[in-house]
Amino acid sequence: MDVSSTTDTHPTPVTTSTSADPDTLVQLLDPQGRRLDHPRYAGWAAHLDDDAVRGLYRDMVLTRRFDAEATSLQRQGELGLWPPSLGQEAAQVGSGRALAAQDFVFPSYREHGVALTRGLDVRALLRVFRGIEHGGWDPKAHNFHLYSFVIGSHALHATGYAMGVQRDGDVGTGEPDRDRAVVVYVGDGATSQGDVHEAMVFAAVTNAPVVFVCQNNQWAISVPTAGQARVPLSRRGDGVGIPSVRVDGNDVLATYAVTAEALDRARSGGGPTFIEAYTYRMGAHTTSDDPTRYRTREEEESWRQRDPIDRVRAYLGRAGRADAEFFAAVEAEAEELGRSTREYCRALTASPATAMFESVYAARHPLVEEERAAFEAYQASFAEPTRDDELHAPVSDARAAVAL
Ligand SMILES: Cc1ncc(C[n+]2csc(CCOP(=O)(O)OP(=O)(O)O)c2C)c(N)n1
Repeated sequence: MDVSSTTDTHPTPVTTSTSADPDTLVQLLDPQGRRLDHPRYAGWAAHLDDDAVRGLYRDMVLTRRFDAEATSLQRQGELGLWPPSLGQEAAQVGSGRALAAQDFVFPSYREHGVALTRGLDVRALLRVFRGIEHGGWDPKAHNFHLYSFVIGSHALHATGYAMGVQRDGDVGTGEPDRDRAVVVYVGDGATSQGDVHEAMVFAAVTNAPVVFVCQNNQWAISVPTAGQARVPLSRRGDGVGIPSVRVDGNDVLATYAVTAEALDRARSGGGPTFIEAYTYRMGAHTTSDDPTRYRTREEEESWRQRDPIDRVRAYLGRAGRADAEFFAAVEAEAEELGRSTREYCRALTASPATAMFESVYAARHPLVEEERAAFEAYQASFAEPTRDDELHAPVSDARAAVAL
């Protein structure tokens, strides 16, 4: 990476005129499943034919089925914790499918649908929630970083990574397989974190190729969006000069279109975008949460009417864009994913605790080796005495005395 070019990257200041109207939701598919026109974004989804929309539907159904299985696995004690993605499938699948293979994703901790679109075996997501690994997958294999549990921290990582992409010269070359963008997923609550604000300031002033996808699912655990902002979150970008757009996050076509446009701008050197995907977390925040303590049934019901999967099903069912055989096949595939997820989870065994020392640096490092040795010695201090140890232990050894 050529860091010497840092000072050459000051962009021409942007004005908010590059933003879509930040208060209006972009929509291309209404809750009844009717396709809508949009002067700016319809063109970005125009190539999505029936086959492509069937693919988006499949991704969303698989995501929901996987998520339901993981939720029940947690309830049955097989996972320590699970953050359900129920209701956010369109925001995730739409934005995820807009990415090119060479783009890089920094997810938060509930981007299960995005993981699926990246071709990751989603079952691997369970490894960290079962507490057997710190990560669970190789971020480089699918350009999908490990989950971040520290709210907003990864927005800084994403912007830094995007600045690296820029300095590597992989922006604005016009070569479709070379130019790349970075996407970071944050929640509505995360927008209140300093890390996210700092990341956005850096992204704006360096014109970094990063797209901020904020899934506004209305709640940051029990704190509503009104506790995070007095204006639509999409206006967060305006203050730092990042074009911003507010999209119906339960509309997979609209989410696809606005993300595709933002990625195209980022890859071609046009800099960052902030996307507010307006959606709803239909489940609990995590399996440790009880949303009945802070939200109403009426609110939940009103969002159930806007279910992201139902509207695509309505669209496909109308005019025979998909037949009963298609829906049955997707259902069967989802059931099989649920079954194999359970099987996979229950067969997981922990890696040695020392495995965490393997991925600190690319090459071995003396300090890390020292820490590994200390950790191994510490762990060995808990070893159960073997029968042989007990037989040869001195009589004064309290442990041996208890064992005998
Ligand atoms: C830096 C930091 N502060 C607090 C927490 C505890 N915490 C976990 S999730 C959460 C709320 C996040 O809400 P939001 O950003 O809207 O994301 P969502 O879970 O709704 O997708 C908080 C405060 C944390 N993980 N990290």
